[in-house]
Amino acid sequence: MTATSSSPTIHLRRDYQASPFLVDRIDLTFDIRDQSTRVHSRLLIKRNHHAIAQNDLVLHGAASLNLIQLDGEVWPTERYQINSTEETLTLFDVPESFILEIETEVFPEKNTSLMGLYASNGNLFTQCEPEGFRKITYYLDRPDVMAKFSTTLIADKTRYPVLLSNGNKVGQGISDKKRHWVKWVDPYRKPSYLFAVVAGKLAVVRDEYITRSGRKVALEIYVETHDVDKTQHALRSLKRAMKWDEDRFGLEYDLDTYMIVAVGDFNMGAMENKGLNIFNTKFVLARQDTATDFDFEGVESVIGHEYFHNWTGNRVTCRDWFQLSLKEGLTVFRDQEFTADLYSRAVKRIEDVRQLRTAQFPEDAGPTAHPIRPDSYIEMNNFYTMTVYEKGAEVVRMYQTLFGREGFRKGLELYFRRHDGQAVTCDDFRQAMADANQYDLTQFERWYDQAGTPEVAVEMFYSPSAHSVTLHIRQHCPATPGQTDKAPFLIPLTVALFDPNGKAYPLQMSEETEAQGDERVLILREREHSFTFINIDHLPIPSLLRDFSAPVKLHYHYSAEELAFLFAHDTDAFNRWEAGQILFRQTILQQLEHPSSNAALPAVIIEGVQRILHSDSLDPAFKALALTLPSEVELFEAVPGEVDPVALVQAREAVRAALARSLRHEWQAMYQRCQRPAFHHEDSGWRSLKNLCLAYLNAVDDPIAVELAQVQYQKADNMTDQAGALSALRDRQGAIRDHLYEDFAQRWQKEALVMDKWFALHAASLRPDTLNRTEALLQHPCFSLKNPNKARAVLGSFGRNLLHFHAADGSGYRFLAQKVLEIDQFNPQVASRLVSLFNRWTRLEPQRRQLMKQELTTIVQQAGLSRDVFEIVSKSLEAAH
Ligand code: B3K
Ligand code: ZN
Repeated sequence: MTATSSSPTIHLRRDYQASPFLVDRIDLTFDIRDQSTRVHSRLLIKRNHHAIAQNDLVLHGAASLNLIQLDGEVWPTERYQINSTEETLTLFDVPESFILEIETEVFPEKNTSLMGLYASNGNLFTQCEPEGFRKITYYLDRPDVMAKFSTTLIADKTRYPVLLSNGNKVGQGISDKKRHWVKWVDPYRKPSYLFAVVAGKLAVVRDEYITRSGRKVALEIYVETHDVDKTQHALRSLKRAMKWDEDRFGLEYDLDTYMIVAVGDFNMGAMENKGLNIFNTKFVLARQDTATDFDFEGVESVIGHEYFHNWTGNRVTCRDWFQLSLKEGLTVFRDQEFTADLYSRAVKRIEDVRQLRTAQFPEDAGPTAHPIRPDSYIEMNNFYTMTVYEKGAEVVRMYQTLFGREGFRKGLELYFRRHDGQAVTCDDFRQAMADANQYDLTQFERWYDQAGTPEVAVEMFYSPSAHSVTLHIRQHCPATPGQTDKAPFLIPLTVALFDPNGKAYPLQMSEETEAQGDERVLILREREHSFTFINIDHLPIPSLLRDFSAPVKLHYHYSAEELAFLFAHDTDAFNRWEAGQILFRQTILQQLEHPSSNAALPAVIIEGVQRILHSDSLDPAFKALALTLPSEVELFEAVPGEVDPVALVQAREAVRAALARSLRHEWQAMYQRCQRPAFHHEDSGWRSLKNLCLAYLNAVDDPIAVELAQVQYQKADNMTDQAGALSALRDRQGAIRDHLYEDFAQRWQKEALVMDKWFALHAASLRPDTLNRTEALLQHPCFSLKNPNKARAVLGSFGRNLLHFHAADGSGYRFLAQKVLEIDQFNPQVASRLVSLFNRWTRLEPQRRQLMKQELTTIVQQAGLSRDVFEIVSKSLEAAH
């Protein structure tokens, strides 16, 4: 549904009211026909005596309505009203409790929004979170209305042999010569957003899992037939996730069947529908030759994430959509811990923080900044954000930092004891943590209330005579739209102090009788604090915000030597990586300020990189991260004053080239050392380091390096190496590069997900012809603008390509803006994600700022704009005032 740009409804958190009616049960029948599906719904409704009484029943809905019956009688037209702008159906003066029957007709083949019931490659799928159920039938489509669902599906046997819904299959049969039916009952109450159906021709891969209490669970993964050989990793991941949740949190699965269905057209990653997860193929399918190590990790963590939702999201759900982070922040935290427990904790932490800084920090500093528990929205789909998810996970992590793993687990157990089967709020979660640990978390609510990334500035004073060190710490949070003055946050700041030999001092505060370990979590509550440590016999080097103990920006005036020291010696792997990142960032920003064609690198960087490369104790995955420069977006945010993105990319490239040149022999040697005789998944760290070396070798014009990439491509028995070779050559000109790119497209034209990699590489290239190439990609036979993965691969990558998106003549802006408008006609969610790439326009130098503003203005004036895009663009334009 579209809204006029002048009058979109703004939903406010403070307006929450309990639903005046509740649904006890809902029995659905889907009569699936070729052109349309008839949905019959039978609801047992009663008044909610805990809510303010209302005579009229207001249901949400946006489907074509065939019939309304109340207690068996047709409900007369004069006793109801449909409001299509608000998407509501009001029945006047309904009784105390009654049976309501509603029949709607929906047209999945025509549904391009991929919300509600839609078709993909001839099969039918649903996506209901947050408000897709109302596109299927009229209902109290809000998460605090939890009902028992049964679903009967009737369809042609040959076209739709597989008919799935939530819960347990309780019956099936033949309705006539051509059609069959299947009935499902979900024994758990759930909100409508967790409802799902799937109908179509799909192959199934089966396995089973025995829970720790001995219950047998059937595991089923449904995919298209040609993908059956790419499901083993997903299945293994699911079993690992089930085991991990039992071991770490004592949580077991609660139904007899767990189904995962993969679909190629999907707006996001996956969806945790009760017992019937629906996944983007990208997060299910993985085979050594088609998926990279990164993809394998992604599949495992998303499978884990959706599985973990069964407790954190489904058994205990959200009272209203403002509470989204209650389930998302918590579940992201859980999937992060899952990966950290299975593989390298340090590597996982670095990857997560890198992502937070690249994607969440800019959001928190931009026009759409919002607290993890937002106060208002126009379109809820716009609030499935990095802030709600990733910053939300950091906020959950802080409970664990405050209370330890055991304390956190106690808090979670209390939360389930109190709220199993309920729809609750972020406050309820915080209260459970506080009560289980007997800790006052009142101030902690500010993390849920205030947007923006807090900044923490530390100064250190050393007294040689008193042998004491004082850390003076100030916190401040910049203004964000609608929030100018922020109250101080409760911040856990983990610190250590090193002596010049790299040994951590035991930390003893002046009022303490003995040291309490050599790492401490300092609790900041005020705007300013001082902490004094005694018995420190030498000026120490502080290691601050270890393991990134809070989602803040830390400021401390380190000298280059101190950073080099931490890069070499910090015992906290995260901070060791961090020290290197600061050194790189400073060097790139200096190059930006004083561009020199032959950027010289400070000795501390060269030596630091060498030390990392040669270390015997560091694992290769860590080395690869430690030697990767900060992302362009991260640097964009770090530039003081106005940004010229093209100059920024050039500065970063100049430093990359300088690193490549100065350490050419080490990259070569390490590239060889990383070679393994045979493929093993566990060697992913070696592959990542190897591909980093290959990329550095190709950061300068060097035919030998091109040849290395070519050989790697030709010999590769796995996608990480194949894509790594293409990626190393991404920005280069020349026949070999072009040939390899063509070869890849030829070879993989039938594998949609592999082609997405190829599309993304083209659109991200720094070659001068990238805009033309990107426009041409849209005509490629494997491309479809209607497919979200494809649209994101080409347009999302182009929008993140700072060099070409920000072309000085505005051509990049124009191109993306036009595509946004085109996509908005059929899929507002995808359009609204893409248009967010315009959000940082006020940070640009004046000419580009003007050009971007023009495009935003054109977009917002477009007639029939979706509320999704309208909300983002109008906020973006307001930011200028
Ligand atoms: N809960 C879903 C996201 C739904 C997004 C709707 N636009 C996936 C997840 O976070 O697990
Ligand atoms: Zn989630």
